[in-house]
Amino acid sequence: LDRIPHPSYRVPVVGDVLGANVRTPLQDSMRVAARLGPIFRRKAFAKEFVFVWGADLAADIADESRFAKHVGLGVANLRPVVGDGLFTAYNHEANWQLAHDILAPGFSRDAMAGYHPLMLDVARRLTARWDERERAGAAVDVPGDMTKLALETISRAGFGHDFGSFERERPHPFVTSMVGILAFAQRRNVIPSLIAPMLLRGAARRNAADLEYLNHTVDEIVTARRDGTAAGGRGDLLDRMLDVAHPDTGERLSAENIRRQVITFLVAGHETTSGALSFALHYLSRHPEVLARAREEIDRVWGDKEEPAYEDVAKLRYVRRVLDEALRLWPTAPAFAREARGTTELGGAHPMLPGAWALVLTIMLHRDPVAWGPDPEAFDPDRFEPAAVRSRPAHVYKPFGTGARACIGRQFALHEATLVLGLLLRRYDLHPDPGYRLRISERLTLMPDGLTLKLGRRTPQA
Ligand code: MNH
Repeated sequence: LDRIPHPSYRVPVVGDVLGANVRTPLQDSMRVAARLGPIFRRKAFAKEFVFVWGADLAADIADESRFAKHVGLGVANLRPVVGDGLFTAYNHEANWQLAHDILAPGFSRDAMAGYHPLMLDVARRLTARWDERERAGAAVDVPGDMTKLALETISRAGFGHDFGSFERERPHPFVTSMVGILAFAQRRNVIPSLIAPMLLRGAARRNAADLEYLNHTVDEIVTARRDGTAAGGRGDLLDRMLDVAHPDTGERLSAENIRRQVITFLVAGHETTSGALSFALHYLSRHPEVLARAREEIDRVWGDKEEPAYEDVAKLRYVRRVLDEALRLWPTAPAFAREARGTTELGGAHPMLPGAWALVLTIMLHRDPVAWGPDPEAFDPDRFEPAAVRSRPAHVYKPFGTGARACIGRQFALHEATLVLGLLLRRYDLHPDPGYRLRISERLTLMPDGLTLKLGRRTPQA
């Protein structure tokens, strides 16, 4: 450990987090990373954390034979909410494999094709709203509307549930509760456990109420499906959870576990996707040449089809690269943790005991000049042209994590986001607010704070 650099301004008891902003722990760590290099440690009160982000170290720690996912920090703080749900389960918990095997077919190509019409339907509600804003000459709240879109998409595709987000001015209370829970989990990261009960007493009470609300909402969705009184149920995720037994063992998910999975999917399935869409729209509005190329592709590939078919979405190769590049600069899940399976050496230099872990700073890995060249801050979708991808080392692009515990919803998110960008660029001109400077808000996931755009209508009124 001694060989791993740490900030020089350590103080007894508190460590080196003095002066750190509790609302932006990640951006704080980015600055420390830039100073200290590809591996470093930070001390917060009694706890010491190791961060890695160098391309070589990240590639080594991706080795599944020696390392595995570690449930720690922000992920561990969500355990009281979602327990052994897919995202927060420990590797050894039986429910991980069980739920993974039951749910994986829910993310197959066939399943995606089934979600496509629902995704289109939600996108139509977004454009209906944006049309109104455009007619009124008013700006749109990009993160707010992308959050509505992504929540409706996962809840309708996954569980046949309609939150009616676009019919409300304010976010659905489910969203407010969920955001509260994420922010609380993040604050628990940066506030020492000894004084947390004092500092966070009021917040903890609100957190308990938020959690109760989430559970209540989900129980209603499940009950409605069981009674057959709800819409949906065409073999979606909820159907799989309720009806499907494990192909080998015949085991099924318990009611308690289903509740945890539903919350997991609602949270994991929309926070990150809405951020990715928001960052992509920000860059598109600031890079007219990129926007023009994306639009040329959309017009060429989709022609004047009123609505794209499932197969038409993956054909938007350049739009997809815009998304890839937005997720490079702002991976909306900006870090993940890995632990040693046995005694090993990270990068042939740093000894680790079984269970020892490190946080991979994806957001810095995605900026390592070793992998991305001399100007990693520049937004350039051509970095994802096939030839450019082939010329880069492996394991330097990890917005969806790595290995067995990587994101199960990746294809879902990419299909949804590509489809929506295609529809939006075909329909609107994007006018940024000239005074806006990109500001990142953190609540475990990243979001461009306060991003608004004004719209122009491109296509004739349909
Ligand atoms: Mn998703 C795991 C990023 C969209 C459901 N997701 C992960 C991990 C990352 C991630 C990173 C690994 C975390 C870790 O190692 O601790 N996810 C994303 C991003 C997007 C995203 C950047 C969108 C963009 N995720 C989605 C969507 C869904 C989803 C959409 C559901 C429909 N993700 C999950 C689940 C897991 C996960 C479930 C946990 C998988 C497992 O451990 O088995």
